[in-house]
Amino acid sequence: MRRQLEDYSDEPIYNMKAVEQQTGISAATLRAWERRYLLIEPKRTASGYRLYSDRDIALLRWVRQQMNDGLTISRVVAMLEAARQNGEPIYIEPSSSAAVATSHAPQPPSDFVQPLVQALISLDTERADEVIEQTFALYTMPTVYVEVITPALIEIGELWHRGEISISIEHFATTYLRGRLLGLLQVYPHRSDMPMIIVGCAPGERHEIGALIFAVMLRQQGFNTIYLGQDVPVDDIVQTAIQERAAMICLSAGNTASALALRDVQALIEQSNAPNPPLFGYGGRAFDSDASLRQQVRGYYLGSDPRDAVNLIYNLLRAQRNGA
Ligand code: B12
Repeated sequence: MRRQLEDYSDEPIYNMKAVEQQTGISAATLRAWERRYLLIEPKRTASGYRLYSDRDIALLRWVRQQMNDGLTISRVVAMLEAARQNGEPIYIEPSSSAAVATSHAPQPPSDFVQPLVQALISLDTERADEVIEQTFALYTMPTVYVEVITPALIEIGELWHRGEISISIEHFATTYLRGRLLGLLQVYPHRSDMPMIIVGCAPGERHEIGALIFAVMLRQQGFNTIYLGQDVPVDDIVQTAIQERAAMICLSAGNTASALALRDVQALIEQSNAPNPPLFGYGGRAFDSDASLRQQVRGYYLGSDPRDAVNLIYNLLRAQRNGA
């Protein structure tokens, strides 16, 4: 017999791992839905860990079911809000619990990496579009960037490095993905009322996809994000950030020389004596793989996963606003 959502207990007893197992939804996706759509508001333990109830799990299973039927997450959230506003019950199908946890477990995002790589190295734009659209229908955008697009680029780079594909093919793939990301950057509304974050690449740095993915995520989260692209001179970016009263500058460095070119950014900000100086954060492969570079560059190392970096920025800006 199917039950209504309210029939399930709202006592908070399950940790994140248990919820992942019971719903087949990854922890990163759960956090993103919680943050972006306020889909559920789990209670917290004294030490801050999330605790979920049977009702939360039933709701997540229902959401998963709608998505398996082809709806996007934003559509499902809109349906849920409408049902709540109109006092309509949400019915949970009992069979879906076992189904989600076992045979109907959603495909992991990594399953789409090879199809995307194959489409790109065959110069098949139509197929690449199809694969990307499919992933956007199944996962949150940050998951697609980090777990599908990034590994696909790395795989293509390795194929080129091993001489298995030509430089033209590698350039095509990068240009295609860069184009998709730049397109996405324009999709989200411009929010001039939100803190401005300026994102770009360190001097001499031409690897820009990591910075671009990060800029799209910030834009998607509502920040007033300004993306500057490759190879930006540091004195210029600091001056612009101060003139524009930016809340933060975020720069990416993929190699040691470009990482070291960021050593003066924090000092330049301090020397400006601006009343509300921007914070400075950085990331990129150079810092991820060589911790000693992080000792040499003042500012906030934002980590190797842009999803975590977005959360960190929220916290940093909140602390700054509260005068911490
Ligand atoms: C595409 C590419 C290029 C393109 C870049 C085009 C563009 N518009 O971006 C071009 C052709 C320009 C290029 C040039 C070069 N490249 Co290249 N390139 C690549 C390739 C194939 C993919 C890089 C990429 O986009 N990865 C995807 C992104 C998303 O991942 P990521 O950069 O690692 O970033 C991750 C994190 O660091 C984080 N992140 C990144 N930035 C930021 C910023 C912030 C704020 C935060 C929070 C997080 C964050 O996000 C990502 C995590 O998901 C890699 C292959 C590989 N194995 O990575 C080689 C690779 C990086 N390139 C390499 C080399 C050697 C070069 C050249 C020196 C080649 C040459 N001889 O000319 C030049 C250097 C140019 C320069 N001055 O920077 C080497 C680097 C080796 C090393 N140990 O340093 C690699 C690894 C290839 C190889 N196997 O040898 N390259």
